[in-house]
Amino acid sequence: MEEVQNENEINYKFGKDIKIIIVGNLSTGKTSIINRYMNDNFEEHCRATIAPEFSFKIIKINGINFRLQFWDLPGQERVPIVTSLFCKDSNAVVFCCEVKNDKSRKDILKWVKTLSDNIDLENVPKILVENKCDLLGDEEKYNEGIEELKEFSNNNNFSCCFRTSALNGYNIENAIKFLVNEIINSFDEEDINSYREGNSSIINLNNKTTKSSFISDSKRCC
Ligand SMILES: Nc1nc2c(ncn2[C@@H]2O[C@H](COP(=O)(O)OP(=O)(O)OP(=O)(O)O)[C@@H](O)[C@H]2O)c(=O)[nH]1
Ligand SMILES: [Mg+2]
Repeated sequence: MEEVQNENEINYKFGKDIKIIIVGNLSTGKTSIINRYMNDNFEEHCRATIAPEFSFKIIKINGINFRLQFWDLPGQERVPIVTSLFCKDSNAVVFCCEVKNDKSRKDILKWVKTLSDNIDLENVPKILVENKCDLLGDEEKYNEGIEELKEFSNNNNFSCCFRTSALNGYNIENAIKFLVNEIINSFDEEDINSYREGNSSIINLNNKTTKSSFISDSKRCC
């Protein structure tokens, strides 16, 4: 077992933590979005999330490692205190609704309310994703009616909104890239510089570790 020499070395290896939570109504595709982003796969019969689930990967941006943590919160708020407890210290939020389900979009405001008691949502990057856009038909139809989503997003101060499909991966990477870019821009530069890679080796937890082109590739949604 390799002995960790000093605190800086820990920083190099694990990087600065970025905590992202994903919330939204039952069955809108939160777990599937994370699964698509983390593992590039999709389960047709995904089990309902009954307790917060945590996953992470280490990404490297401009020589700095970040430990990107996703907290997947249950859509069915059996115990609202759970959401309140787990959303604390979040650096960003993904609010998830789904196409052809107006209620899931309206209910986003309830999720905003639940979280705003525990997070300074005004100052935390937050995106709105309308998932399952594959249900709209072929790809040229994915943006049909998106004006309404944009209006909702602007009126409620989301940083950006995206139509996504966890089923085929449409826009998933773009949405997360956008969010991570926003988070990193909100960090204090001196603080993240203390995580800059030295000569020590980097733990590469999976072969999908994102390269330093991460930020520049990121596109705006709307
Ligand atoms: N067509 C389509 N189905 C999807 C998509 N994303 C998820 N699903 C399906 O929708 C169902 C619910 O997906 P989940 O990822 O479990 O949804 P969730 O929001 O995590 O649900 P809870 O954990 O119960 O809150 C599953 O049957 C998925 O296969 C998508 O982009 N397109
Ligand atoms: Mg789930």
